[in-house]
Amino acid sequence: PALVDKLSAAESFIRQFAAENPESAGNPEQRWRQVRRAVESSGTYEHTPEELTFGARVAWRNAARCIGRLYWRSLVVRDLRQLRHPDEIAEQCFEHLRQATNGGRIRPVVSVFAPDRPGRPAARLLGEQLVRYADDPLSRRRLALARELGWKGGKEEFDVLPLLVQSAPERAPSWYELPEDTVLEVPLRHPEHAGFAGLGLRWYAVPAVSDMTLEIGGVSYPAAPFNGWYMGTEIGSRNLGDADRYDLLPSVAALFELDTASDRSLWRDRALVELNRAVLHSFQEAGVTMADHHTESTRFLSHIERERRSGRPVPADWSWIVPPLSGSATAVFHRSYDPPDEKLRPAFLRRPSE
Ligand code: HEM
Ligand code: NRG
Repeated sequence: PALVDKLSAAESFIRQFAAENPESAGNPEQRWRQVRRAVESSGTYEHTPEELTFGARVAWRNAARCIGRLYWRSLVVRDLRQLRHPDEIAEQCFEHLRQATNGGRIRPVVSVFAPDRPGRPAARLLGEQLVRYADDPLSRRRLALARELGWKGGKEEFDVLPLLVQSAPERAPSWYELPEDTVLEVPLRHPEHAGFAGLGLRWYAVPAVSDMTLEIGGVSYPAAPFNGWYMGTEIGSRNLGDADRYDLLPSVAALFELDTASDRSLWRDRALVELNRAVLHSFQEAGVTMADHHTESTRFLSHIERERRSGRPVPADWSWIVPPLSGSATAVFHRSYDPPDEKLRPAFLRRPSE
């Protein structure tokens, strides 16, 4: 049955590629015969570079939880399928960060490493993003694993965790300290309150998700880190504000002398706004690309309209699309969306956590 599924996934992808790329696809029947023979004899097949690029872009287009999909056609796809050794994978993850950072003018990039093959799972990146901080409660497991492997860092605030690359399930992961020139960071200041900088907060510029499997036409690419730019609320509301993350609302409220004795003073809400203003202000001043939630919401509705003109639905998950600040003040709140379809491919898939 696995082979049958693989064949039907491959066939629908080859046909989709031809239908959406009539000028470059050549004869789909011929390509399909070639792919079918490869799958029948070896259990898998190889995408052409054009298929890989298209497949990765459509996986982004299909990401129902992503508000940033307007620019899906411009995704830069790095074809690194020949790389399997952890040292080479780590080196290219660092190069990914350099190219994506681009001095602050962030470019959306995905790096595609070797796919799984029958009986031979490919290398994986352990940890949910290429850049993560050791003192972020979300990274407790990666921190513990890095320490077990011999990493000595993580004693200061906002220490960047090493990259963990596992070449095969039975092998111990290798760890790599991120080179200085790969991690651009922004110290956080508030546009009016000079004391804010004293909190000593910072965040990194590039969110590069590394724990999802890119699936295209029945082929799984478990190491395919991707990035776009941040929407401010991801940092200002969730990473710094959530009680089980940096939990900073009480400190911000104290700084602004808000009345924390009563929930009805809305001190949490006011602290969230000031924290989010500081994030947007600091990235702006540092010249690092970041979207605010109002602009990104408007762009997402343009995306839906543009896709409608191309005859395509835009599956979207309301609870992920609506920003975690002032939801009803953004345009995306006041409507419903085409339902997400978990069978839709190509896709970035959640991987059971390691
Ligand atoms: C999720 C924004 C680029 C794929 C999200 C989320 C936001 C977002 C706000 C929700 C995250 C959360 O609540 O934790 C953006 C912005 C981008 C961008 C502003 C700027 C260009 C990309 C790119 C890809 C992508 C380049 C893939 C090539 C996804 C996926 C999810 C997601 C798969 C769901 C993640 C999950 O299930 O945890 N995006 N995104 N996004 N985005 Fe994007
Ligand atoms: N909320 C996470 C990042 C998830 C993906 N967000 C993006 N993706 N913007 C965080 O670190 O806050 N992207 O590819 O740009």
